[in-house]
Amino acid sequence: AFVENLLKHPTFLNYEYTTKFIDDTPALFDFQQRRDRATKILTYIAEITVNGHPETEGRPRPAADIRAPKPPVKLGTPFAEGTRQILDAKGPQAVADWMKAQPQLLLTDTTMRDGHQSLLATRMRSIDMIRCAPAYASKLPQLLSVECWGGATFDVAYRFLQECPWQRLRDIREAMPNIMTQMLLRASNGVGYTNYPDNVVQGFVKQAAETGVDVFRVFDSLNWVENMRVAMDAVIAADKVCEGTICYTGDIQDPNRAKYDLKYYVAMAKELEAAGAHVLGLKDMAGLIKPGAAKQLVKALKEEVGLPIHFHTHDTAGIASASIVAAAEAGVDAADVAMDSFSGNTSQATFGTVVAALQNTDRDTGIDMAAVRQIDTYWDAVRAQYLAFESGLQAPSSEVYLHEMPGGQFTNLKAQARSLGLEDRWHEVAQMYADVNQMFGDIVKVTPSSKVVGDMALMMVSQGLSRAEVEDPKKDVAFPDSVIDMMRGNLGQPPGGFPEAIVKKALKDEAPSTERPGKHLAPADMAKVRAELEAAIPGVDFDNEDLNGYLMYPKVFTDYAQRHETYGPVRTLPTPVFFYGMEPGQEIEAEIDPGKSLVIRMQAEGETNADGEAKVFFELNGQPRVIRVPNRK
Ligand code: BTN
Ligand code: 3PY
Ligand code: ZN
Repeated sequence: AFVENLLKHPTFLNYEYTTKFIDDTPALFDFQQRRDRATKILTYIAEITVNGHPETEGRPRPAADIRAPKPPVKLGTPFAEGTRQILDAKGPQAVADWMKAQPQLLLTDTTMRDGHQSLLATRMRSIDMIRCAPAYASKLPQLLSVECWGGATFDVAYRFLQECPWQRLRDIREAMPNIMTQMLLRASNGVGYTNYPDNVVQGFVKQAAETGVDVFRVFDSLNWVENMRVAMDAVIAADKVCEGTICYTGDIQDPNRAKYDLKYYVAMAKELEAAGAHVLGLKDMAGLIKPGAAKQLVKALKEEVGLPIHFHTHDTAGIASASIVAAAEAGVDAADVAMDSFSGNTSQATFGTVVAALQNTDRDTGIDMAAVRQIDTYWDAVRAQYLAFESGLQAPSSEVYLHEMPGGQFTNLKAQARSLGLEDRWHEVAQMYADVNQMFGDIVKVTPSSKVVGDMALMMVSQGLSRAEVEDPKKDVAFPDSVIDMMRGNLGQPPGGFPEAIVKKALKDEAPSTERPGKHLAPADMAKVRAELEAAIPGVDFDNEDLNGYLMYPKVFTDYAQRHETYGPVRTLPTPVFFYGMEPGQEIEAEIDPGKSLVIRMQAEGETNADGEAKVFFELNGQPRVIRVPNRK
C-alpha cells in the first residue's frame, strides 16, 4: 500500500545512514533512525512555528477553521481496469488505436499538474495528490489519463516544497494503477529551461518511464520538430505513449497573422506523425484558440493525419469549454480538463461543465457527475489551504489575445512584476510582452521561450525602454542572459529563424548557431557527475532518480538534499503545518517510517534566551521533547 511506501524511497532513507552502520547494529540503527527522523521533523515544525515559512510570509493566510480535505475513498477501494492495462498488455500503438475507436470524448484530468501550476504557482504538495489518487482509480476509471508530472512541478517540488518529485510519481502510480499517468516534457529542455545533452534527455525519459510515466506529452518551445526527436525516440524506445505535440499560437482565422496558419499546423502534424508520435497533441498553452478555429483545425488535422488528437487549452479568456465542445464536434479524440475547483481562468476548462455539455450527444463522455462532485469536494478543500499562492486574478481576461502568455506563466510573471515593484504597471508589461514577441519575429511562447520573452519585457518596462530604442543600432542595450542565449540558437530555431537585426544587436559580432543545440553539447559523463554530487553532499548514496534531479537542476537539488539532512521527510506533514507550523494544543499524525505514524502534539513556545534561541515544547507519542531553534523574528 502507498501508505507503507510513502517513505520507502532511498531519498528518504539513504540520507540517514552509512551502510556499515546498519550491518553492524541493525536494531540500534532502526531506533536511532526513527529518533533521528522524529527530531528532524520536530525541528522543521519548530522552525516554521517560530519563524514562519519564507514562502507564505506577507501573504494572505487561510482561516484557522477551514475544512480539512477528506479523500472520497480509501486506498484499497476496488477499481475497474482502464487505459493503463491496455498500455501494459498491448503497448502504446494499441492505446492510440483504442482512442480512435471510442465514440465518446476522452478526458484527461490536469488538476495535479497544469491546474495548480496555472492557479497556485505550482505549489500543490504530493500528499494532497496521493490522497486523492484512489478516488480517481475507483470513480473515474474511464479517464484517458491523469496529468500529474513534469512541466514546472519537478523543479518546484525540490525547490519550494522540500519533496522528491520521483517519489510523488511513484506514490500516485501505486495508488491509481488503472489510469495512465501523463507528464509534460519540454523535449530537449527536459523539465528545465535550457537544452540538455542528448544522453541527459534520454536518461531522464528512461527513468521517468521506469518510475511511472505512461504518456509523455513532448513539445518544443519554438515548435522545432528537429529538436523533439531525441525525446520522442526515447519515449518510443521505452514503450510508452509518445504524444508529439504542436504548440498553438496566433490565430488561424486572422489573415494578418499568416505565419501560423492552417497549412503551418498541418505540416507540423505530418512531421510529428513521420517522427513516430502515437498521439498528436494540440497544446494551446495560452488559451488563444477560438471555437471556430478549434473546429477548423481539428477537422483539417483529422483529415490529413492518421493519429488520434489530444486537445489541451486554457480558460484564460473564459472560452475553453466552448472550444472543447467545438473540437469534439469536429472529432477530436481527447481533451484536457481540470476538476472544477482547479479550473477556469488561467487553468483548464471545467471538468463537470464539459461532461454536462456533452451529455446526450454522440460525444457523451459517459462520466458520472456524482463522482466529479465528490472528487471536487476534496479538491475544493485542498485549494483553500494554498490561499497564500493565489494570484488574485478574479475573472477571465480577454487581454490574453494581446499578450499571449501561457497559463502557467501568467501568475508567475505577475508575481515577478510585483517583486520588481511593477504591479501597478501590469498592463504595460502585458503590452511589452506582445511587443517583444513581434521584435523576436513572432515566436511560440511556452516554457522556456516564454520566460525569455518575459525576462525581456520586464527588463524593458523597468528600465523604461521601448521596442524602437532596443532595435536602434546606435543605442547600447544590456540584454538579459536568457535573450542572448536564445539568440545564440541555444533553444533551437523558430520557423523562419530569428530576425537578423535583433540577433546582431544581442550578439554583437558573435555568430549564432542554427543547428540543433544538442548536436554540439558534449554528453554528460555520468560517473563524473555522480562523483561531483557525492562530493557535494558527503555520506549519502544517491540513486538514479536523484542523479537525474541533479542533472536537471544541480543547485536546486543539492540545496534540497542539504535541507533534507536538517529537516527530514517533511512531505508527510499536513499542508497547513508545513506552511504555518503548529498552535499550542494542536495534535497531528505524521508518518515517519513506512507504516509508522508519530503523534505530535505542540505544547507551547517558550521564551527566547540570550543566545536568540527559542524553545518549542512538544509531546511525541506522549513523551515530552524540547526543540531549540534560532528565533529570527
Ligand atoms: C523551502 O525551502 O521553502 C522548504 C522547506 C525548508 C524551509 C526552511 S524554513 C527555515 C529555513 N529558511 C529557509 O529559507 N528555508 C528553510
Ligand atoms: C510548462 O512547460 O511547464 C508548461 O506548462 C507549458 O505550457
Ligand atoms: Zn497548459
